[in-house]
Amino acid sequence: VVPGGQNAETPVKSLEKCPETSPLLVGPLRIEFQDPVSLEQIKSENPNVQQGGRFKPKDCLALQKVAIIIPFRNRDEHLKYWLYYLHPILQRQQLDYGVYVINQAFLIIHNGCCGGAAGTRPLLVAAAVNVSFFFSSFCCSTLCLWHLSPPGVRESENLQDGDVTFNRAKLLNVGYTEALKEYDYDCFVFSDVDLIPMDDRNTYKCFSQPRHLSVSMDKFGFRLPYNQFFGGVSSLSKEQFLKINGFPNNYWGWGGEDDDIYNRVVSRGMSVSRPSGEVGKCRMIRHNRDKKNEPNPQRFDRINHTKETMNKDGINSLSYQVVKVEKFDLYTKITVDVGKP
Ligand code: UD2
Ligand code: MN
Repeated sequence: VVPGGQNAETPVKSLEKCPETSPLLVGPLRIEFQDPVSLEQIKSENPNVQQGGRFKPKDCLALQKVAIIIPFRNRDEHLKYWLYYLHPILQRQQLDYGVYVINQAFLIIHNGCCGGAAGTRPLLVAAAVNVSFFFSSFCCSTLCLWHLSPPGVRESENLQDGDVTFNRAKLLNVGYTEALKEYDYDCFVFSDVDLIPMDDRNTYKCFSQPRHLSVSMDKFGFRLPYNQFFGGVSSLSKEQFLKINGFPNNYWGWGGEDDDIYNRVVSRGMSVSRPSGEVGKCRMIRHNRDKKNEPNPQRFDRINHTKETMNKDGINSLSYQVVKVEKFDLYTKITVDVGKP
């Protein structure tokens, strides 16, 4: 018996820190998207991943607690490949990590407009695109958006076809906020759902400067498209993220938000750290531009004014409604209503 009443079967063993470079890394990886993967298969190949997509090494104390934030809507096929490739990599990198998929959606209710009962009841929570088709054929052409709070107060608003423009950067702000409610993360990796690293030495952790990880992508001929490029996968420590007031909330649609983030980093006196072109190779799953994520015509104007807008627009001005939190085996899915332009 050890002092303090602990018995001999459960010795207090303090874990040693994991090494700076994980001994489990293998280097270059073969990444392809020909064969379909199933969640069952991924689950059985990653038995140590805990509910909600959480993991920490058993034999050593991870150097960083990393929340991986994925902006998402209607990309389940891509998400499967992401989970299939990334879980083994992240485990080999000996990180204490959690995977958060931030799904942009809204609640749709049967409202008077559909000839439904007067006492309105939420019918379904789902990604906008799918549901809007379903309901517009089944129900009526005008859908209603239900703002959740405060409880008991139901405000409905007509919204044509239920479409809302995608907002990547705001979803990333939401991911930062929601992940911190769950665990004391000190590092945040922000990743597109369709990007897979081709080398596990590209560690999904934080560095002394904000990091851009997806530096040589197949779609750009394995080169940086331009020096200030910050799109794809990036990482910021909690401190770095707060120093730039998080990300912008008002880039609706495709483009510009990554450049705004770059501007924020530089204007706060930080620089961008990057892996080598060799280690930073990655593949993007080929895809077409999604509906409701058309190029944002305001993006050029906005990125010219980051310095003036970044103090007012960011994590300090973020507002959204959580619709649903789901703990799946391989990830946590947080469905949110981020509003509309
Ligand atoms: C580029 C950047 C991306 C971002 C974007 C401009 C790369 C590798 N990535 O991506 O970081 O700066 O340009 O906004 O160059 N998404 C959904 N559903 C949608 C729309 C978007 O899940 O309906 C998510 C998903 O995680 C996707 C990401 O947003 O990977 C970026 O959108 P994209 O893949 O359509 O844009 P892309 O490849 O030009
Ligand atoms: Mn993409």
